[in-house]
Amino acid sequence: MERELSVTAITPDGPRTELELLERDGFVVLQHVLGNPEVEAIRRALEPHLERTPMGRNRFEGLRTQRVYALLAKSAVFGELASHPRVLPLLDHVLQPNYLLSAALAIKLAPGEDRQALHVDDGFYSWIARPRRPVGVSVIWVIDDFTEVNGATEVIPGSHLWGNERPEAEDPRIQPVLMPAGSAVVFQGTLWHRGGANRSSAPRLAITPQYCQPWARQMENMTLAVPPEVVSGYPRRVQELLGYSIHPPFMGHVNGMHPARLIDPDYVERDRADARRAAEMLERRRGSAR
Ligand SMILES: O=C(O)CCC(=O)C(=O)O
Repeated sequence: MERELSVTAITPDGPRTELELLERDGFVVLQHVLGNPEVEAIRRALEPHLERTPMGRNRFEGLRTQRVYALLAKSAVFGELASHPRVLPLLDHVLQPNYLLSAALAIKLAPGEDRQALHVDDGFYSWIARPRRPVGVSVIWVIDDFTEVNGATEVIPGSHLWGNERPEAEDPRIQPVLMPAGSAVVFQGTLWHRGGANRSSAPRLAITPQYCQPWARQMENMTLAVPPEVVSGYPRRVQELLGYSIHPPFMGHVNGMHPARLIDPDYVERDRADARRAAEMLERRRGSAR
């Protein structure tokens, strides 16, 4: 679905749309998308889960980092964030139709956390050689301002186009993505990046929904992670992102049928009504052709 994307930045080479920046640099920053009430609602929704979440189990998760997974099972605010209208049009251009939500987690870096190892988010689809189109796209939503000292995500602009090169930890091209709360960075799964070191005295909280091509396995097993009774309360678009969709001709079917039948009590009746309408239309066309 092609949609207009607005000009977001005046660069030395002229005005650029968000999509052009995402394609050229591998990432684009969307400034001030959420207002303070939305940011605070997210913080509140996370609080009870953060209270019982231990620090990470290894250096990649972060030994001074809490990660809360399966966010769409925890509060509807995360469903809204994962399907945010400022982000979906970009994903519609970069990924194929029927793309999926691969992961949705909160990342809270405590003071003293080290920088992460440089990595790419879709690197575990290692069977497909680089350079290539991304298998995934990640979004990092800023809940606490990302600053020079509190562990802002760091990226290497343009590295989404690389082949098998691997950057050194001190690569001079690394730059922090500094953004105020309510902003987001959208980046291709092929972009080299890492969480920075938190050298401040306060935590750094972010939410990261990550998406994948419709034919790739989701990182979080979303149809198990989010119970059907929770999924049935979400809008159709969110249900599709979670995996209640068909990627034609039949990827994702359940017992030969559309998976939405399992969570939408009206699906069967609506489906029958659609089929009836289609048959009537066909009959009318045949009638007028006679
Ligand atoms: O927390 C961040 O800024 C980035 C985290 C990240 O890239 C990851 O865990 O894959």
